[in-house]
Amino acid sequence: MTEPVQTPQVFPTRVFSGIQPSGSLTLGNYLGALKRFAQKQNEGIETLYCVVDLHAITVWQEPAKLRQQTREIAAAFIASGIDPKKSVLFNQSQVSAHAELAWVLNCVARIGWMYRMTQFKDKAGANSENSSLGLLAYPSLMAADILAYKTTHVPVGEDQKQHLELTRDIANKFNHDYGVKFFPVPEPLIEGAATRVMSLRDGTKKMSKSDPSDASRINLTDDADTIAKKIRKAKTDPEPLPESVEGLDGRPDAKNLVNIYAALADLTPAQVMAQYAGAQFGTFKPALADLAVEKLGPITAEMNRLMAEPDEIDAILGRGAERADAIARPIFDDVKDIVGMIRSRQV
Ligand code: AQP
Repeated sequence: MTEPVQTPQVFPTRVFSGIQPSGSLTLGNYLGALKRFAQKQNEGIETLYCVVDLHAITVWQEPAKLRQQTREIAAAFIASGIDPKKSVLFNQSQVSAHAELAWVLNCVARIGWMYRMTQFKDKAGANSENSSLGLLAYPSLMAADILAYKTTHVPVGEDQKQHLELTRDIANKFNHDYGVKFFPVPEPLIEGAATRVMSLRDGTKKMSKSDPSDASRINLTDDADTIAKKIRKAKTDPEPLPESVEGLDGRPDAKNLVNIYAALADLTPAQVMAQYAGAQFGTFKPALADLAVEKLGPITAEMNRLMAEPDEIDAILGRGAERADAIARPIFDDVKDIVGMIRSRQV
C-alpha cells in the first residue's frame, strides 16, 4: 500500500491562469489577464496558461462555435506574447486531471460556498434552479485547474477575487480533512491600472465578452475604425479631466478611460493625469483611440494570421496538453493515495 504523501510546505513558484472560450476576447481580458500573463512568462517564472473550455459549457455553447472560439483564444494568447515553448499553453478538456480532481474537490467543498458566489448569482439570474449544475460547481472546477499543478500564484482580474478566495478555502479544507500539507494555498495576483476594465457604455459595469451590447466593449478582433468609433462614442461626463487622480472619484466613466490609457501605455493613472489635466474628452478620446489601435492592431493581425492555420493551433494545444498532463498526472496520483483510491497500474 502506498502511504499518503507529505510534501514540503514551501512550494516552488508556479503560475497558472485560464480564459473561457465563451466569446471574442475584450480589452478587459487583454489588460486584466493576457498582457499580464506575458509579463509573468517573461519574468522567467514557470507559467501554465489554459483555454478553459470545460468552464465555457457551464452555459450553452454551439459546438462548432466553441471549437472556433477555443482556437481563437489560443491565437490571442500567442499574439499577446505567450510563447508556447516558454509557457505551457493548452486547452482544459485535453487534460483529464482537471475534471478528475474537480470531482474530488466537489466532495470537499460545501454547497453553501457555491451559492454565495456573486458570479453564480449574476449568471444564473432569477431562475437559478434552471441553471446547469456545472454553473454552480464552476468555482470547484476552477480550484481543480489551479491545484492540479500545485500552482502558487494566479494572475486574474478583480472579478475573479472571490473565486480565488474559494480556491484557497478548498485547498485548506482538503489539507485539513486529510491531515496533509499537500496543496499550496495559492495567491491571487491582481495588479496594475486595469484590474477591472469597465463597460464603455456604463462605467459602473464590468466590460464583458458576453454583454449584449457590442458598443460596451472593444473586442480583440475589432479593426482600427471600429475601435476609434467605440472610443469616440464611449460614455463620459461634460467636465474636463481633473488635475489629479482623486478628482476622478465619482466619475466612473472618465476614470475608466484614464485607467485604460494608463494600462495600454504602461503608465500610472497619476502620470496620465499629469499629461492630460484640464483636457476635454474631445482631445483625450482621439489620443486614447490612437494608442489603442497602436497597441491592439499588431495583436489582431497576428491572431488573424494564426486563425488561418487551425492545424498549427491544434498542434500547439496538443503539445501543451502533453506537457500539462506530465505535471498534473503524478499530482493526481498522489491525491488518489491521500483520498484512499487505488491508483491505476500498468499490468
Ligand atoms: N473587464 C475586465 N477587466 C479586467 N480583467 C477582466 N477579465 C475579464 N473581464 C475583465 C479577466 O479575464 C480573465 C479571463 O476571464 P474569463 O473569460 O475566464 O471570464 P470572465 O472573468 O467571466 O470574463 P468575461 O469577459 O466577463 O466573460 P464572460 O462574459 O464569458 O463571463 C480573468 O482573469 C478575468 O478576471
